[in-house]
Amino acid sequence: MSSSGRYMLYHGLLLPTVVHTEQSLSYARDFSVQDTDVFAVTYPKSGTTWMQEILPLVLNGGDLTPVLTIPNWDRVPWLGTIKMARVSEHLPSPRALVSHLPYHLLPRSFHSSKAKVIYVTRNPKDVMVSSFHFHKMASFLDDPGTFQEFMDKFLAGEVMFGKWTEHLKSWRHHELGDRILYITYEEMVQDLRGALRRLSSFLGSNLSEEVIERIAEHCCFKNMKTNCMSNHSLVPQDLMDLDKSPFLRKGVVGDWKNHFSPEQEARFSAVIDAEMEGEACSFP
Ligand code: PPS
Repeated sequence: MSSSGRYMLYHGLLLPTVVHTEQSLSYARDFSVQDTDVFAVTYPKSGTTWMQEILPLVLNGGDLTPVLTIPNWDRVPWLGTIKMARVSEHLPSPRALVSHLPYHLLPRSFHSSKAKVIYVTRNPKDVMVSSFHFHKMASFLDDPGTFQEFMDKFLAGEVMFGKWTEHLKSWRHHELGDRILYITYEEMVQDLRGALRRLSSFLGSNLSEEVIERIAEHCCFKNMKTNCMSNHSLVPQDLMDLDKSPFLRKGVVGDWKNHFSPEQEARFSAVIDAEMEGEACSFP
């Protein structure tokens, strides 16, 4: 447990105690993964909530009922959370889950299953900006301090779920073959319909253009912002103060340019580039 009590240490990672316990994490480790399960994996603030909206629709052929009637944390739960332990038995098949965990901490049974993974990456500068604002409005996270102080913590991995670079690397070094699809937040912002077609093909959903259109329309930023099942307005204000910063805040690419000084940008890029050196992957 951290000195503030807001985080616990799990295999070297800081996890928020508001939604994680030793028991909920142990439940996830022993969770019985089915071949039809789909995991959307993200480093925090990379498009998790968006995937919680998209996945049920791609898997059920575009029926809006679940996304209009079930809160996102019950509909597509976070692996390892207290909620997930409560709702996983009741999820419709094929089940969709989200996770911020690194590859090696997925359930043991995941590795011998045929379950699929969608790994969403987002430009780390935009991730950090989104996270900075999230830390200001979420009372269950430590105060971020100044933007510079938060950047130091982010680069050192002293934030929930550790270093962005370690997360990315863990999900590049695996033996999943064609069980994993890489997609970027930027690609989804630029061409959501195209991204939905890729998801549909990867998951074998065979969606018609009409259904793709319906899903794209429902999952655009403007519409998700008004869906109380997805915009976190059901969370008590003492946990998330949406007046300080909405959860669906801006939903754009490149907001980092409004936050980083040239010096901060240079240092941030130098650290990330050095840690990603030798990795045969590009990132947004
Ligand atoms: S969390 O806390 O890890 O679950 O956060 P996560 O959902 O991964 O990331 C939140 C950011 O995703 C943006 N978002 C969207 N952008 C565009 N279109 C849609 N539909 C959408 N839904 C969520 C959300 O606004 C956060 O980004 P910022 O930059 O803060 O706006």
